[in-house]
Amino acid sequence: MGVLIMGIFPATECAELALGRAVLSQPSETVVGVYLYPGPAVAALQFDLLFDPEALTAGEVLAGDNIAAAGKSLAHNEVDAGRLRVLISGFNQNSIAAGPVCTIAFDVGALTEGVYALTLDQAVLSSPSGDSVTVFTGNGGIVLGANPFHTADADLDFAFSAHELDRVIALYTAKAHHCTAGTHDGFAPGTGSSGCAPHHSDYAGGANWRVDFPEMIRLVQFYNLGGYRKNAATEDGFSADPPVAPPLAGKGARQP
Ligand SMILES: [Ca+2]
Repeated sequence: MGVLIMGIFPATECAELALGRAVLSQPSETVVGVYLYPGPAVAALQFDLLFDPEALTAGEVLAGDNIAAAGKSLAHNEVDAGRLRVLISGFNQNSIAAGPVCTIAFDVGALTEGVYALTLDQAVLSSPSGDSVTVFTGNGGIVLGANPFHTADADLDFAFSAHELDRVIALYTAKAHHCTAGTHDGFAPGTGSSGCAPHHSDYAGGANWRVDFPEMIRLVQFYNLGGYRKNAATEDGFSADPPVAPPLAGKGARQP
């Protein structure tokens, strides 16, 4: 298994920037975070957040505590309909600590239940010395109505990427995980708060706040088989399946 995992996930030294998800029972205001993960030192960053302007209206953009702590400031502008540009920089070489770098408010006016994709585009990160930092970006979205997605399916496409699987393997390796507001999926390795709904990969015999080997292997199976779907007849509430189309939504909706 170790060889398999190492083969899938080569070690890379790049920064990671990921979007969170919001689940709403009806159209309303919500907030989605953009999270920087531990990695190479980052002193400035810029990205575009793409969304469906016919369904969503971007509102207030608030910098995370780590931005002010590093002496940076945040500027933003919707440069085109559905393209919100965010720039975080400062006249210093301080590194930005991992965590939410900003939250973006959305007014969800969509009348159709479904999935409204949020996509990071043209992310550019800079080191304290001004060099470009290679970055992996993870997408997210807003789910309106019933939520058919697994916790580990960060980009809401009914399939697990190697990166999404790698994150659950990290929880397995840590032998414990907890709830946090500092990550895109609301979980982090190690012990801590259990004040949130359990991770879908923590189900066997009820949640015990650790991902055990069979639970991790189940996600590996879903990964290998190319997709999953909700299935109330199984212990974890999901079964392997080819990717399926989400309920019809706006033009930002995911396609199978
Ligand atoms: Ca996915």
